[in-house]
Amino acid sequence: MEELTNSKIASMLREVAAVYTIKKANLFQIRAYETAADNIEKTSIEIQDLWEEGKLDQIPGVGPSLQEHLNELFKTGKVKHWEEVKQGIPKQVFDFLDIPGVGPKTALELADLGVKNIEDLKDQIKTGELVGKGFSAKIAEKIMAGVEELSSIRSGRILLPYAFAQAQKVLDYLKTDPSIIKADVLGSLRRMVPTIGDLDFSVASNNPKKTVEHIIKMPGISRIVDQGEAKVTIALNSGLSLDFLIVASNVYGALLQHFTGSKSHNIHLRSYAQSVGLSLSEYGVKDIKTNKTKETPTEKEFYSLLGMDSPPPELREDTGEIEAGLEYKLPKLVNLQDIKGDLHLHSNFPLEPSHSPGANNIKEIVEAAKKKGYSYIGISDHSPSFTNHTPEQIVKLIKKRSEAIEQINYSIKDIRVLNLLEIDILPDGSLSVPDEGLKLLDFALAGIHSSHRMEKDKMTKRILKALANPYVKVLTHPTGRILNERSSYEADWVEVFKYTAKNNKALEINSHPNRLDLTDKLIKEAKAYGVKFVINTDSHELSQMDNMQFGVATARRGWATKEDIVNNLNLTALEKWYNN
Ligand code: DGT
Ligand code: CA
Ligand code: CA
Repeated sequence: MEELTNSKIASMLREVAAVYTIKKANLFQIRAYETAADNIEKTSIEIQDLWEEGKLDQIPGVGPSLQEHLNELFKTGKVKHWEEVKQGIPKQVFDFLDIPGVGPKTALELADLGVKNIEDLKDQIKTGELVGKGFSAKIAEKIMAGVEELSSIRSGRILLPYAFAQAQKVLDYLKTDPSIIKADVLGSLRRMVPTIGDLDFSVASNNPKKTVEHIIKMPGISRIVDQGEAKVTIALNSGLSLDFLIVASNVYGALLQHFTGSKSHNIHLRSYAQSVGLSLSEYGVKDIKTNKTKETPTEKEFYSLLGMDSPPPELREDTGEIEAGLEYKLPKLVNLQDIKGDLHLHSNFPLEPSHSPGANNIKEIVEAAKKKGYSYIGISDHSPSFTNHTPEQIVKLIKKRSEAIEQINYSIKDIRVLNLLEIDILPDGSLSVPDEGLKLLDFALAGIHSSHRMEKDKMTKRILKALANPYVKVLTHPTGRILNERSSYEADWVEVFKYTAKNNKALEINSHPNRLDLTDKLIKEAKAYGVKFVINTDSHELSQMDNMQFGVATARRGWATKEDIVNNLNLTALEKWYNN
């Protein structure tokens, strides 16, 4: 028999609650199952142990009839009543319920629309099949984000944007207690690493005991892993673990420095400090000769005691930032405010694309872009499906969209809509759109969307051949990696960098949560060859346009300044770039 852990039992109870919701049972009954699930998940005693001791009545919120069901479960491995309740509900509904943001009604609707499992769900969203059956495009995009979140939760390292959103909630909660003077996120999240193991928080407090009490009352906690006087570790229901370190304000800077890491940055910094007679800790900077520790309220003061500039957190990976800081020669990294437009946005224009249409019309996208203060945007829908259309049909569809974009540009001011497309690079390096179609555009972006596994040599040639087309200016998501799912494909990146720089093309830094591609490490390498970058969101729905900050963070981790970023240019300069 499968092990009946508390969380397994809780999930069984939630399934029954979901079915009751679908079948519109009375609210009281639904609530009873949900409460029982919550309580069982939280309790530190194994329910099975309680049952063996005959003490099932000790679980709070579990009444006599549920106790009877649990008794049956431990005896026989199943509960007849639950099975009867679940009869007639397709079994994939229960898989869909694991996706964050998917409730019972949506799960059932998906099954009714013929979605077989989560893989199939992903495919049907990507191909547009699901939306074609009348499902909301907007909800489809939300579900896609939920599927990505689920895969990151299951893999143990959570994608940066989800960790970021969670951390904001925690910071908001911390602010509600008067004992807390300030709080920050540290560790990998502050360094904006693409995937996050656990969340680390620093708290400046005027009453650590009260602060600890406040923290352990936070909603959504599944258990307290470790509790000290000025230190707490908790686990959330989602499985994510949070570390809190609490100090007084006068030493806050040292704590920030110490727990931002990275480990390799700290090791290097400590050995440098030793060489100049200093010793570093989370309490401050100690002069080894006098044995006196200087307190540092801010991080800047901490680094300045070492005679150096404070490296931006994104650079603290020991890749030269300590040397540069000591010479006061740290780069002035690109900021979100430097970005003047997003050049990779998918609309719902009926272009009969090869995959993933967007959820919004071009006007809606324009309005969202105006709110962000952008001077221009690029509508880069996927090109019309190569297999379902003749070249003439493809050109005709592009013409239709070009006219629509021209109309929109007539009717708006302060912002310009660029007529772009994201073209498929076919396995032999040719493009999914003939030149007669490409010349209707302002320029084209090209990316690999099939045959990801290829010999390195062949892949390099494939990419270079696509970039050689004069209408192609940008290579989208250059390495093809999908975080937690698929690693980068192999290519001779130095060749790609040299070609890109020499021919005035750009590599995309794609901000999508599971891409962040080009990767930070390759950005730094490419920059050394003089490569330019475009930071795009690849949005398929308006809310995804907010992901720009994560692309910018990736660029910063790659040491990029605004001069390296093409979409830092104003419209006139941008036009000059792509017409050249
Ligand atoms: P993660 O959580 O795997 O995404 O990566 P980090 O970098 O957040 O690592 P974490 O949470 O283990 O530690 C946070 C930072 O604290 C780490 O970057 C370096 C710093 N640190 C300073 N002293 C120690 C120590 O004694 N142990 C650990 N684990 N970290 C330390
Ligand atoms: Ca961490
Ligand atoms: Ca940690």
